[in-house]
Amino acid sequence: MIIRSAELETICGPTSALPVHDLPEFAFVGRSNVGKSSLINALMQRKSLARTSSQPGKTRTINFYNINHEFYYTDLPGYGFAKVSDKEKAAWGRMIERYLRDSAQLKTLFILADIRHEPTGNDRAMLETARGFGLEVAIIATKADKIKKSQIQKQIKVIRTGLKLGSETPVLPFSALDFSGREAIWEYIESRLRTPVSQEIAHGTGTTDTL
Ligand SMILES: Nc1nc2c(ncn2[C@@H]2O[C@H](COP(=O)(O)OP(=O)(O)OP(=O)(O)O)[C@@H](O)[C@H]2O)c(=O)[nH]1
Ligand SMILES: [Mg+2]
Repeated sequence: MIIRSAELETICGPTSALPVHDLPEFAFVGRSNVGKSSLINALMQRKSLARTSSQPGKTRTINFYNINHEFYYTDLPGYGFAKVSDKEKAAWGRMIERYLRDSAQLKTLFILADIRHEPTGNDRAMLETARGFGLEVAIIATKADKIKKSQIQKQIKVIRTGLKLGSETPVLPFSALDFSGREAIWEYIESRLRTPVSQEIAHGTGTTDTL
């Protein structure tokens, strides 16, 4: 993929209206600190356009990055961050859910899971919510540099089993340190961009689960 331009175009808080446009969106969710913003930087070929931090809870808004004036990456706050108050957690949960439900342009939801760990209850709830909304889902197993190459397939299996994934849902390993796996994610995005609207599954008809 050739990145000709990447701009942070819109920032949405809990009560902001979602942007209205007609470009496809690719969103990234997952627990706090899993590496969403780092992955988005890697996919934009920008060092720090999306703000990252070793402290969980860095991204607190929904940030829309316009790529090549062709599509958007959507960076979302993380879930499962213990240090955030229950009130704020609930507000973030509602904000994420509202976006997943209302964005007519969302092509694929990438759910990120740390390659070293079993998926959490929150990850399973997110998957259920996404499916309930009829979204196309792909999983990205992050921080692949933290385990031996020989362990990668085994850990992917742990994620597949933990999320009860069928063969239709890919699990793509990725490292923001050495960018391994980036090409496969770009290819996946490109293939989704080529999918005609008529082959899309209906979006927005499902029921809501709490995160
Ligand atoms: N070793 C390694 N560290 C990573 C990788 N991806 C992210 N990190 C580190 O993990 C920490 C969190 O990364 P972020 O990209 O800010 O995570 P996030 O999911 O956006 O976090 P929130 O915005 O807080 O929800 C940072 O210290 C990153 O440098 C990776 O692939 N490998
Ligand atoms: Mg972030």
